[in-house]
This record gives sequence, structure tokens and C-alpha cells, in this order.
Amino acid sequence: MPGSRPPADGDRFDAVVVGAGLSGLYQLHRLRELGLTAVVFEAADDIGGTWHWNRYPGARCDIESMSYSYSFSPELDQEWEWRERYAAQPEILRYVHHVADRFGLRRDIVLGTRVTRAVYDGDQHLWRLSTDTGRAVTARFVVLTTGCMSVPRDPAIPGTDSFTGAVHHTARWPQEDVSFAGKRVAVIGTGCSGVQAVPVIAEEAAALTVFQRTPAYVLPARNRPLRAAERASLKARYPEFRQAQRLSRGGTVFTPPTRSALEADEAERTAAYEAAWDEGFLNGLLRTYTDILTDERANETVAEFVRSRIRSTVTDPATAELLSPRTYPFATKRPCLGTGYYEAYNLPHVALVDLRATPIERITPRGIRTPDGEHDLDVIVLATGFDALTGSQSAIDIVGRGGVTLRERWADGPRNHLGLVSAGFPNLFTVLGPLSPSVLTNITVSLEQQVEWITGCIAHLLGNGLTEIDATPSAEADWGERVAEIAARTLYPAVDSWYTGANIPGKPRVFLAYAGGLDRYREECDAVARGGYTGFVLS
Ligand code: N01
Repeated sequence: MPGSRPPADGDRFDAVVVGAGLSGLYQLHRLRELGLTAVVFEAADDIGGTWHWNRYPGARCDIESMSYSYSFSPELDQEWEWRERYAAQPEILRYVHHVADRFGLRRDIVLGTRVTRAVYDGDQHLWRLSTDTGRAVTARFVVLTTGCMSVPRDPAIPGTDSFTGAVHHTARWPQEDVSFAGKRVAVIGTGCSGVQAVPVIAEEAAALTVFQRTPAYVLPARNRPLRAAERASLKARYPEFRQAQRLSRGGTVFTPPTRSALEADEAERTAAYEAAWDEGFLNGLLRTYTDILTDERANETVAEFVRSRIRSTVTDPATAELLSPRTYPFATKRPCLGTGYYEAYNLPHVALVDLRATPIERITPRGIRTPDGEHDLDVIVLATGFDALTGSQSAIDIVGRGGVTLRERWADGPRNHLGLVSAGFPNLFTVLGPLSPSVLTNITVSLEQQVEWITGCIAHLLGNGLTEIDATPSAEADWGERVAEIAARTLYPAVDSWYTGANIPGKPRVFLAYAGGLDRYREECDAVARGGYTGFVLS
């Protein structure tokens, strides 16, 4: 564990940060600038969070590399050379390691240590934290940088343990190479992870069978190496670009649409959709017209455009139809950016199984059994997603005032004022957590905004001789209602997706993110701070 410095039992810190992904590293950096003692506990054996765990074949970011990176250091912006338009997982992980080294962060990161419990001591105004290595520490402040997609969803298919081949979840991919050469491989799940893995596994496997329950809308990434001149050109105006990102609606810079899709005629719409399709942006199609996410008829024009592209790419009409989403509007589940995804189904050794028609009955020692018979396999890849947004906080026994656990408090859905603090859990902050813009934005921009707000809040407390901040239950309830109202103006909430918690059995159905835009969210957070932290009790 290079660089780690395990604290002794009973160590007291000003702050504990939970998770050494992109958010945790930046939070540590900021807390140190305040002169605080801080430690980061990381469950994995190395830093990187999402980009440490998700090393499956084809893993890549679907936001452009020069946008999906920290903006806090102009020097870092100038010195790091992104190689591709969309960075693959190894390149992003190298970047994370570079940042940790450059800012000397490793000495305050303890690897291989999961925080299992955090109990608030109201008399001492501090948190008592336990870990799975038996270490116990206390801290005045706790920041949960535990990730919005970090608890993988185990589909719990009967018989999985009996399978004699290998089973890998995309989000727990082995660090050593996994070879598919000569192997019969299954991929279960066709969200963004499955969509990225399928064409890459298809290149190597002897046979690949994709088990699909719900087809995704997959847009072409049009990834390519970055040219030196374009890197230099953006670097020359990086400060302005970063500022534009901060002020933008979703953390990426674009010209917002001004017209309804229904005001345009079909030829005009098709031209707009074709231009967006050719550009290769995740939200390119969403940005063509104002009402794609708010009007079903407008949405259907885009959905049908994507289906037409699937039909013109996939040579077998029956397969093309199975791959065509028809049960939910475009972008109400997160769309995917792919490279060669639909084309992979034209390969003779790639097959698609429609789980709506023939569901998985069980996994057997030899493979996967459906009503059509048994599929003999050597490797099963689970691309079945995550317990998103609330899973990572709920996995920790967090006990607030009066012995109430966060899990109990969130039993009917998360309560989290400004998506930052849950009432009854003083001095405990969430980054990229529920009821914040988080997954609806470029998270590198969102995490910086939240980390900076939290750091400013802690500085305010310390500068004014205060020890504690807690949300008021009424402000928290108002925020929850506001988040729900904003979501209700869109097509999102009606759809079963991980945005609504519908992918996890028993999870309450709540739209989990703030859909009002990062720009508006930032203004609201700043106004609260300027007003002396309205909606919070400081003592
Ligand atoms: O997970 P998902 P993901 N039997 O939940 C299916 C980010 N991300 O890891 O839709 C059979 O989207 C499930 O089917 P259904 C990004 O935000 C980003 O792919 O529930 N199938 C679905 O098809 C993304 O949205 C990047 O009917 C089962 C799939 O598994 C988020 O992470 C890359 C099943 C899960 O899809 C999650 O993506 C990767 C079962 N029992 C991920 N259970 C980029 O930056 C589930 N499924 C590009």
C-alpha cells in the first residue's frame, strides 16, 4: 500500500472522507487547504473509485476527456495530455493517479479499509467511525464521497454459484487480464456497460450471446485520437471553457435549443437529428429541440429516428426490431454512447436473446437455461448495473441524533437538504448523492461545485467559532418536494429506471436526482450560503 499511513486506533481527525475516487481526492485537497487534518478511507486496494472498479473491456467515459476532468488547477489542465476524444478507463485511471501524486494526496489515504459504521456523538459533537480492519477514528466532519454508482447490482439469478465457468460483474472486473479467446461468452444486461463491452468481447470470443431485457438507445461515439492542434486550441482558452462549464446546465458547453421539435417539419427535424448523430455527443440528440424530455410526441420523433438508424445498421430485420426501444421514451433511461454496438450483431458468432420472450430460468453448471433450452458457456458477464445514488450511503451503518439510522430515515426515499445534508446527521455531507444534480450532469463539474460548497461551509463554521451544521426538517422536506416537482415536469418519473430506483427490488420509487440544471442548483446553493446557511441550523 504505497503512500498509505494507517492511523492508530482512537485517532482524531478534523474530517474523514469516505472513498478515494474523483470526489474524495478533491475533497481531501480542499480540506488540507483549510489546514485541517483529514484522512480518506478507501475500501479498494487502490484509488480511483469508478475508474478503479469498472475495468471491463471497452470501459470508456461518454463525456469528452477535455471536459471530463478537474478544473480546479489551471496548471493541471495545461500539463495533462488527453489522448482520445473519449478517454478509456486506463487513461482516466492514470490521470487520477497523476492527480494524487501531483498534489501529494496519497499520504492521507488509507487503502483497503471500508468504513462500516459512523455514529454521531451529540455530546462531543463528533462522529465515531469504525472500519472493517478494526480501526476506529473520530472526526468533527464526515464527507461521503462514496460514489453515485458504486454498489453493483447482483441480479441474484438462481444457480449462479453452480456455474463451472467464470462470472464477472462489469463493476467488479478482475485486475488481471480476462481472456475470451476461444470462449463462449454471455453478456447479461444492455445498459451503458453492456453496450460498451459487447463489441470488444465480440472481437475475441468464439461465440457471444447477449441476454437483453430492455434495449437501450445507443448513439455512435465517433471516438478518435485527439489532434495536437485541437488540444492546444482548447488549452489556449481553457480558463474560459472551464468557466462556461461551471455556468452550464449540465457541466458541458453547448448552445441550448430554442424551438420545439413539433414546430419543425419532418425534413428539418431529420436534418437536425442527422447532424447530432454524426457529431457523436451523448446529449447531442437531446439538444436539438427544447421539448425532447418534456413532450412525448416530440420525444417520439427522436426515438423513431434512432430506430431507423438501428434498422439501417443491423442486417437481420428481426434482430433490428428486438434492439429497437419501444417501451420508454428516448433518454428517460440514460442513453448510451457506443462504438460498433449495433454492428456487432451482424457478426455470425454474435446472438441476441430476448429475455421478455424467453426469460432466464436459472444458471446451470454448463450455462444459462431459458425456455428455449440451455446455452453452453465458459464466461458470464453481468452488466446488470448499480444500486444508484443511495446504495453507497445506505451500505454504511450511519447513526445520527437520537440513534436514528440514515437507512431508516431514507426508508421511504432519500431526505437530503440540497442533496448535501440529511436532517439529524450534523456535519455529515454527501457528494454526488441523492437529490443533487449528480448523474444528470458531467460529474466532474458537479463534484467540484459540491466539494467547494462543503469546504466553504466548514470554513464558515470554523471561522465563526461554530461546531455544527444540520439541516432543518422543513427545509429538507421543501427541497424534496422541489426536486419531485421539477422531475414531474419531465418524462423521467414515469419510467422504470435506476433514476427512479425501479431497478432494485423493494427500493422506494422516487426520482433520485435534481433535474433543474447544475446552473440553477449552483445558484440555489450559493444563495443559501450567502444568506448565512438558510434552511440549516448552525450552533
Ligand atoms: O447499468 P444499467 P450499467 N436479468 O442499470 C439489465 C453509467 N455508466 O452498468 O433495463 C436480465 O443501465 C437491465 O435491464 P432492464 C451510466 O450512467 C457510464 O449498464 O432493467 N437483465 C439493463 O439492461 C449508466 O447509465 C458509462 O430491463 C437484467 C442492464 O442490466 C450507469 O452507469 C459506462 C437483470 C443494467 O443497465 C449504469 O449502467 C457504463 C436481470 N436480472 C456505465 N438485471 C460511460 O461513461 C438487470 N438487467 C459510457
